[in-house]
Amino acid sequence: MRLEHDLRRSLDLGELRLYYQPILDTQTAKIVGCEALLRWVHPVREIVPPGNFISLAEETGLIIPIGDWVLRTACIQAQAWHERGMDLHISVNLSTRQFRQHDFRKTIEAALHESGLNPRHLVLEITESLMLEETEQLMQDLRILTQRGIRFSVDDFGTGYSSLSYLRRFPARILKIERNFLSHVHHRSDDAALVEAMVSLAHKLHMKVVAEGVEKVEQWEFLKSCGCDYLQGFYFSRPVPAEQFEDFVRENL
Ligand code: G
Ligand code: G
Ligand code: MN
Ligand code: NA
Repeated sequence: MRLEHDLRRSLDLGELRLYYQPILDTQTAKIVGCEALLRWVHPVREIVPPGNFISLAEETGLIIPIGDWVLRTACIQAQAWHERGMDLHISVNLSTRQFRQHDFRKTIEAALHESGLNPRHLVLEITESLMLEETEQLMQDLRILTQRGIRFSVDDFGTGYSSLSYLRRFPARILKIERNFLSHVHHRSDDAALVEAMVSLAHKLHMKVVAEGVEKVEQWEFLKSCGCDYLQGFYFSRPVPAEQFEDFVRENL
């Protein structure tokens, strides 16, 4: 398959890029961190969004070297920002397939070691499907990484079917509300009730909450009123290359 062939070569050809989308404090709109999002700059197709190749990368196993590259690149970038006085955390998406690797914890530790990034500045985003893979080894790895100071965040919360039991077992510190829940919060009362309930649930479990997909000022107002901690969305910024992200941080000070 052509796309698979191209994807195999993308790493060596330097076609993969990380874009960064700011994560802001809901009350103050100050940037507290960012999410690293993968982009593939294909010579013919131009920018291929991850929705079009992440599942292929997972099926073919290419997600392992690609995921490793993402993690290392994100940690190096975050450390460079810290050295320039930008006190931000970085969130990196991990595929379930990456956790299945027996040396997954070593990969994370190597990225931190190589970059010099403080583990407290790294957030790993995982989805609920990971819990279907729960093993004693996995849970132990997660506990060890958590003890080192790495935070885990449950991405796309509310879309899986195991959400609540998941929260009970998984040592996550952050909950990310999937953006579909946000689309109508400012004018649809049952969506508003769901988001309020998710925020309150997370807070009772001593978790912080990030709302994704904020596109309108009304959504921001709503999130302020219900005590959601952080937000992310096109209203503030799209995912952008590192230099543009830095400009955004400078203007935000
Ligand atoms: O940036 P965008 O909205 O196009 O991302 C689409 C999806 O691709 C998101 O669900 C996101 O979690 C996933 N994604 C983006 N970057 C990465 C990555 O580096 N690794 C993995 N596993 N998924 C990613
Ligand atoms: O990992 P996750 O599935 O959460 O990836 C976040 C995705 O959401 C990224 O692909 C990013 O481009 C997208 N995104 C971020 N903010 C917004 C937004 O305000 N609106 C929409 N439609 N998508 C967003
Ligand atoms: Mn994510
Ligand atoms: Na998400």
